[in-house]
Amino acid sequence: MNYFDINDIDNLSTWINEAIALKAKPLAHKLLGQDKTICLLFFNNSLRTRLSTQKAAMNLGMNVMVMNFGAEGWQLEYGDGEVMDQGKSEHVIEAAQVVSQYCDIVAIRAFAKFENKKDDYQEQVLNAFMKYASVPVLNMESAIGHPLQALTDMITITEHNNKTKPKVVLSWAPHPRALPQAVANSFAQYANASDFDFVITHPEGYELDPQFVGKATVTNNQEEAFKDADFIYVKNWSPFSDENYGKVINTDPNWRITSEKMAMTNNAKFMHCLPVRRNVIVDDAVIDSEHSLVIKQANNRTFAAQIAIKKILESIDN
Ligand code: AN0
Ligand code: CP
Repeated sequence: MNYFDINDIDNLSTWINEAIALKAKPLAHKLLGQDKTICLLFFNNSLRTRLSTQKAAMNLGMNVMVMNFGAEGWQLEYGDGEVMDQGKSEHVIEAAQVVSQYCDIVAIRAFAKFENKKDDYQEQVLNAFMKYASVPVLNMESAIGHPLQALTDMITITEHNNKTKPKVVLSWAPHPRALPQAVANSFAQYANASDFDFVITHPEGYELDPQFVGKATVTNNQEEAFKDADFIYVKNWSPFSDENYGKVINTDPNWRITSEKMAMTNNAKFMHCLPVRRNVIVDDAVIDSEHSLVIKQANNRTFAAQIAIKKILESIDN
């Protein structure tokens, strides 16, 4: 099996509970990955994903190899039938097959390139690796999804929730650079698969892909959205629309998360995947408050990765 997106999870609440059990006993399966190797390929920067995925694999007894393509790897071509007389030195056809010979699982981070919406939304890079690699693929944030982050977030909400149907709000916040929709897409997808009163709030022009919005309530009124909320999950993303795809069309500081806004909620927890720009996305007073879960979330990245890798390893053995 791959862990590419939510469709690779047979039962989300089982995965969440198993991840929480792994957190209590991280080394319980330290022989499962013995003599197996995971290769982590990074086409983009990372702190949490790089270290927590490595930690998760080590907890399962695996060997880990990491490669950063930014400065160190050959530039890869993805197109079919391309005449490769430009900047790209190697085709993914060879690269994926070669990497597969060195490891048992290949994990990949490859953000949206914002060059061509179709390439991004067809998951050009991850799909090419899933097509040509002969080993399972783990998604460490692709063009349109971040399934390890979303699984982490569901684990964290489960740990801190005391209601049958909590109100969970995904709020857009301003950021100076164009960021992918991946984190918001996956959060929305996993939230829709959970028993939440789920609300998405963003300025006009920041509508997400309807396939991820699903049955969520969507409003351009952030204050209205925050009323009675139990969890406020904050993220910047750039527009999905064809017209403004991957551009910055709004940096309105009124969308920043402040103590005043948090006071309108039901004592809500503040969540963000990190990295976060302080006093642009969120005020110091909020991220430093006792309601902030950001550091706990980052800790749960290890156990989300560990349950995903464990499931993949079990699928290899069978
Ligand atoms: C990335 C993003 O928004 O997708 C990674 C988040 C986990 N964030 C930045 O590039 C700042
Ligand atoms: N949240 C997250 O994926 O962080 P990194 O980009 O640092 O890996």
